[in-house]
Amino acid sequence: MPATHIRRWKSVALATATVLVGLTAPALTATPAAATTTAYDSTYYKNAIGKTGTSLKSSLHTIISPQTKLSYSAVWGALKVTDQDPNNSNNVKLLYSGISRSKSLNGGDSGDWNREHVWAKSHGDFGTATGPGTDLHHLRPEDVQVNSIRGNKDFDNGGSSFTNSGGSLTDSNSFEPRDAVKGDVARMILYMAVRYEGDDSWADLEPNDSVSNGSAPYHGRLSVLKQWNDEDPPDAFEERRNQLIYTNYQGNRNPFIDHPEWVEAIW
Ligand SMILES: [Ca+2]
Ligand SMILES: [Ca+2]
Repeated sequence: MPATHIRRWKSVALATATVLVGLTAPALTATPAAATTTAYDSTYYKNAIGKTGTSLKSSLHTIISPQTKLSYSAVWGALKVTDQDPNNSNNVKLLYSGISRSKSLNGGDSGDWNREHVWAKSHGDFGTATGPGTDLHHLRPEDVQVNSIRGNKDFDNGGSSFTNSGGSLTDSNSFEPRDAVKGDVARMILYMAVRYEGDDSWADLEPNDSVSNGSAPYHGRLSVLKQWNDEDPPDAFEERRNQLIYTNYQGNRNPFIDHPEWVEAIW
C-alpha cells in the first residue's frame, strides 16, 4: 500500500477514535496528532526521522531552508493555483471567511481578495520584500476587509463574529480562525518558526504564549496553536497546497502538514 494511503487510513482511524471518546467524555480533549508515515521519510525527511526536541527542529530547519523565493507580485499568480476552490476552478477559497471568490478579483478594493500574511508582517518586521513576506507557506487569499480586521493580532480562542467572518471570531487583542482552518493556521505559524532561525538577514521567528507581541518577532498563542493542530488535522486541500508549493514554486515543504505529530515532538 502506498504510504499516502496508509496515512489516510490512520487519519480515518484517528477520527473514529475521537468520535468514540467523545461519546463518553463530555469535556472532550483533542487526541494528540497521530504519528504519520509519508512518501518523503526516506528522502526529504531522512535526516529528521527519529529525532525530537531541538535536535528535530534544527534538522528540519536545515531541510526546509533551501527554497526558491518568489517576488511579492509573483505571489498573486501562485495563490490562484495553491488556493483554488476545489469546487470551482475560477475561484480561490478565502482562508478565514471560507468564501469562494473569483480569482480575477485580486486587489485592494472592497470586495477584492488580497495576500494575507498569517505570520503577521509586523511580528518580525519583514514586510513584503522577497523572504518571509513572500513565503507561500504562510500566505493565503483573504477578503480585503477581513484581512484588515485580523490585522496583526495574535491567535487565541474567543471573541465576536463580524461581516464575512465565516465563523472566525475576534476581540481586542486576538483572532480565532473558523474551525476548518485552525490547524492550518497553527501549522503555518510553526513552519515559519522553524524556517526562520535568524541565521540569514531575517529575524528569528518564534511562537510564544502571549497575545500582545506587537512588533516583536514572536507569535502567539502557542498553547492554543498546539490544541488547534490536534483538533484540525491536515486535509486534502492543505496537503495539495503543500505539494504544489514543493513541486511548482519553492521546492520546500511544511513538515507539520506531513507530520503533525512533530508539533508536540518540538513544543
Ligand atoms: Ca483544516
Ligand atoms: Ca525560529
